[in-house]
Amino acid sequence: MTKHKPLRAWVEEWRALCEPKAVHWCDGSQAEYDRLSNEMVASGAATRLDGARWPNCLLFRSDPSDVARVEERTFICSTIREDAGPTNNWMEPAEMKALMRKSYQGCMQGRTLYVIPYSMGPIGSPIANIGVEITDSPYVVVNMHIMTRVGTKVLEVLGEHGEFVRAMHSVGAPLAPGQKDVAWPCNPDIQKKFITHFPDTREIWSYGSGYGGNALLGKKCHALRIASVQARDEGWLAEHMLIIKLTNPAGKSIYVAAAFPSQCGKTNFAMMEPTLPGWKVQTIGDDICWMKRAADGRWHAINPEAGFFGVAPGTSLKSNPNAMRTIQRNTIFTNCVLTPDNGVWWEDLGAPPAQGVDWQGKEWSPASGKKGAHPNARFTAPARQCPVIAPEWEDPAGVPISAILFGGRRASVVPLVTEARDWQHGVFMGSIMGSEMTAAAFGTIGVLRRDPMAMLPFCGYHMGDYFAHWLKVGRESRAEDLPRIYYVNWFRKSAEGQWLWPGFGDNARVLKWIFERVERGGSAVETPIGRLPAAGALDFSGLDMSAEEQAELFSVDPAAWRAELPGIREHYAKLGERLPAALREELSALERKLQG
Ligand code: O2Y
Ligand code: MN
Repeated sequence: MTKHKPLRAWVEEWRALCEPKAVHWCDGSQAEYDRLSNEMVASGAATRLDGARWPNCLLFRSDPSDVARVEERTFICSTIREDAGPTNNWMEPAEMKALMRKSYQGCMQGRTLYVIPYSMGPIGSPIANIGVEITDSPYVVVNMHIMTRVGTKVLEVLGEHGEFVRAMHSVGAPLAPGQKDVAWPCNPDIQKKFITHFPDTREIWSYGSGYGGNALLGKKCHALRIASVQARDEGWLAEHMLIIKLTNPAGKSIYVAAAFPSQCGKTNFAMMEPTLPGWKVQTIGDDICWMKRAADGRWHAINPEAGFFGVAPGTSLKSNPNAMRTIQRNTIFTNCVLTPDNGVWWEDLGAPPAQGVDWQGKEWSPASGKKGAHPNARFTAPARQCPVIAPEWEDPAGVPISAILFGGRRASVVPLVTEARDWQHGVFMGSIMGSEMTAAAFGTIGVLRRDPMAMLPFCGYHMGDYFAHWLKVGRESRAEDLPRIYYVNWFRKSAEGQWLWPGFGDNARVLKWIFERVERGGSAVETPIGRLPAAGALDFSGLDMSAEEQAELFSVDPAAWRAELPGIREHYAKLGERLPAALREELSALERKLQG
């Protein structure tokens, strides 16, 4: 327990409303993790995998209605409607609270209320931030143990008066006396689910879902939506970015952050094995980056998370060997296939088992032609288990960022890599970033979805103000202290529809050029859209690519770019008056350059 009176009062308020049968304050110990795991195995909520091949690993199957983040049920309830902006759902805070309180009334009957004190970032780091999540889901507790730093040591840092983000969660499935629980309790009615943020009071209220970003409230809800507002108010950046350490053959290292939308291989990139001899990539984080200006003037970043909540389908020894090595033990799997030898399998992992149990708990065989794992099946694994985790990944001071990459999936138009002329131009690049959809869940397949800085679903305030904040960061720093900004596109195709770029470990070739640019070497040419590698500046050694194919990767077609402009204008128009004038000017400058 804690001497923090406001925290105790807050927990008591929710206990009285939700009426749980018990309250448990999480201490974050291994014993706590093991006890909850064993209870969930005993109740049938989880399956323990084969202890020899998958030591201390569990498999869960979710309710079919509860398989992913629900953007349409995600709300930013700022006091002033305009502050949420046109890209977020909004409701007046008091109205939302009144509505949700009705749902929370008695919602934990028959269940335990868990109190999870957690730290986003190394405990005690000046960049870290504390939250407390209340939940009635033991699945959430064990996932939070992996994804964040949990327990008594967090309460010690919080002391008697520390500030914390209040994160309230219930699966919304009370149990009547004697009622048997289901394996995955939730409220299956999508209209009853709410993932609500009150940015002005730093509160999160989540109801009805037990899955991922809807329920592990430290991740998207706290570390992005609430933290983006804190960052705006306090002058730092909370971003949807991976962080890597890049080391050249001479042993010199720089740190790079990168924002790619979902489905663009962020975790693969964060754990890449470079194909270029002597180059090394090490992981600091795979999803979220908090950056603050340090005493040296530079922007230092931490990964606020302690684990990876990675998408399983598509992950294999070929696409991401380091992820495969990370998830061999102490890992929670959700919605994967259970194999006859008590292991897990998912699409593209390798040879499928002859038969198994699919993510819905039904007998399954590959011959059925149906997918065995859900496309959004996940692994939750401790970051410390990653064989290429950088030794300084938990440095409380963070790591100085030299370059920021923006990117998306574009089959045409956008070159392999473009360097921004300056910070403002880089912010412009990030603001128009988009990706062609590969999963129907995010939009029509193949259609371009603009996702500025990959923050569209995660920015806790008005996107126009968010761009203004980025521009302000640039104005308040010396140019030499700011990271350089790049736009990358691994997904360009030839006129015949073939991928032009091998991707994966060969992306290190692009990183090599960026490294050389940061170190003031590496030559570039000016184009209307920014600076591209000069002829011979990008290392193609050992790649079987013709000179024409290489040229195609970098071609800038003014007509194709001019055809982009109406879409960009439309995207900007949606943001209205709050779009910074500097970005309109960048757009006009691009238009002029494309004519000239
Ligand atoms: O569907 C979910 O709840 C997970 S979404 C997710 C998980 C890990 C990292 N990034 C994401 C994302 O949607 O960006
Ligand atoms: Mn993400």
